[in-house]
Amino acid sequence: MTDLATIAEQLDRAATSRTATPQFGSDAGLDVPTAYRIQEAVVAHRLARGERPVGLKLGLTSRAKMAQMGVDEVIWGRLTDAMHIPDGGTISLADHIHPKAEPEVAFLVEGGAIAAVAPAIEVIDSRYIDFRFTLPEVIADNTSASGFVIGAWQPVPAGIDNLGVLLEVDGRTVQIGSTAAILGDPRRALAEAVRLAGAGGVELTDGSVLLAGAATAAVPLRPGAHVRVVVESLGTASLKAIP
Ligand code: 0L1
Ligand code: MG
Repeated sequence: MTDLATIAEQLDRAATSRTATPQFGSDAGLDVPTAYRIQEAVVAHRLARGERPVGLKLGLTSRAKMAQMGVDEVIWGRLTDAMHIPDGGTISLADHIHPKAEPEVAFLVEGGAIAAVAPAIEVIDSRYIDFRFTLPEVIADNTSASGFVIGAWQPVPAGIDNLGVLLEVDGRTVQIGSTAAILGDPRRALAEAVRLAGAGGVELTDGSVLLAGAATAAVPLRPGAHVRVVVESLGTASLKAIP
């Protein structure tokens, strides 16, 4: 069995050196509870470098992704301020391994409730070679979290359970989906995050961001790509990938 701190260091080094790491394999003896402890240690490396926790994300929130991983429960990860990309801002591919973008819905949490909603983009960048991992491995890798863009916050409309979602690259629609793909209704993300992260002793404090999950498959980011997410009734969020 590989030491928890060693695995955390290896994942952190993969991120900071922009070099994918091999999977740990069955010898590492990873299970889900151990993986969340490793995730905490991985993010502790970021916090030690001065980053600040700003919220949480859910992953594997669609039936398609759950089926792909052979699981029936969502996973969660931690967001820091350094992962935030301003709306319309840039990300440098040289600072990443093999990043992908996926369209999401973000919530602003106040008083344990959803105070505002926004269209969002999550940038995922697995620290494993070829984005290949087991469930505990991806949890240990902070659920591939790397960056996020949030569009304009606004009051939560009456129904957000079936809003059309487009993922555009250079003005061309490359993915079409619905917010229904996010747990059937993205608002379920709050209860799920409170339950799952709470079991790990982590709370969504006032002002926290919650990325509810992806509405379509993720697309790889290519140099020069301009990515825009459009969520019906909510608006847009965008980023540009520079070399
Ligand atoms: O945010 C997500 O749903 C990604 C979870 C991790 C799996 C992946 O990297 O695709
Ligand atoms: Mg995601």
